[in-house]
Amino acid sequence: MKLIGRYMSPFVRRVGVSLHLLEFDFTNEPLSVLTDRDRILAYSPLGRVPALVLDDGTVLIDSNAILDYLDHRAGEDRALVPLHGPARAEAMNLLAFAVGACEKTVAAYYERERRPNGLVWDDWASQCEAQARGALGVLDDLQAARGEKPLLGERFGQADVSAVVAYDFARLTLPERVAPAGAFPHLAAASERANRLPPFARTQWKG
Ligand SMILES: N[C@@H](CCC(=O)N[C@@H](CS)C(=O)NCC(=O)O)C(=O)O
Repeated sequence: MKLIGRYMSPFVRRVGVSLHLLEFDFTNEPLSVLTDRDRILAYSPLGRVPALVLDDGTVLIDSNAILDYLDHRAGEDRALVPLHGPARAEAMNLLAFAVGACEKTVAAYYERERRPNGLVWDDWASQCEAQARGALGVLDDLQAARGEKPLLGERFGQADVSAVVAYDFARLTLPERVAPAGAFPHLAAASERANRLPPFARTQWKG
């Protein structure tokens, strides 16, 4: 399999971490949505990353859809999100906070860093940042209650992956505005623990 996109993208990284955790064989083609648009469009007319090219040439897009595919291939016992039942609903709800934090951080980052000077809508960016902090706060509170245990159940799962990825992305792109030092101590500790593991260490964005 081939994972298209750079690990700077939290959506690409959550797929990359999961591919490693589930021990799938894959390569990464680190295309940028800013400078490699045509090459990304050749994989997906939507022009977004991640895309996952399967061995038969099928291209899957969207991190949630890709992760669901991988979980089903991995099977019930190894899936990072439970495949059925109330535990699945609980995990999906928590994931919406983690992915939502990524989306709102991306929106604020684009607003602040990509727009021409004078065209930055500060109120909008601030609102996105507050929403991202709100979602990270939910994850931090839950991690506080769980101590060093996984966010849900007994097994490290997609909620843990995506919470760490969301936190790391906020620290990477808008540290002072979204995740200032000390604001989310339990996520920070979870990130430190996770980033010692090869699936996270191997997908860190070095710029
Ligand atoms: N819902 C998508 C979001 C993917 C996404 O927004 N990717 C960004 C990179 S961080 C992208 O491709 N942006 C370019 C664009 O949307 O044109 C997912 O979970 O995969």
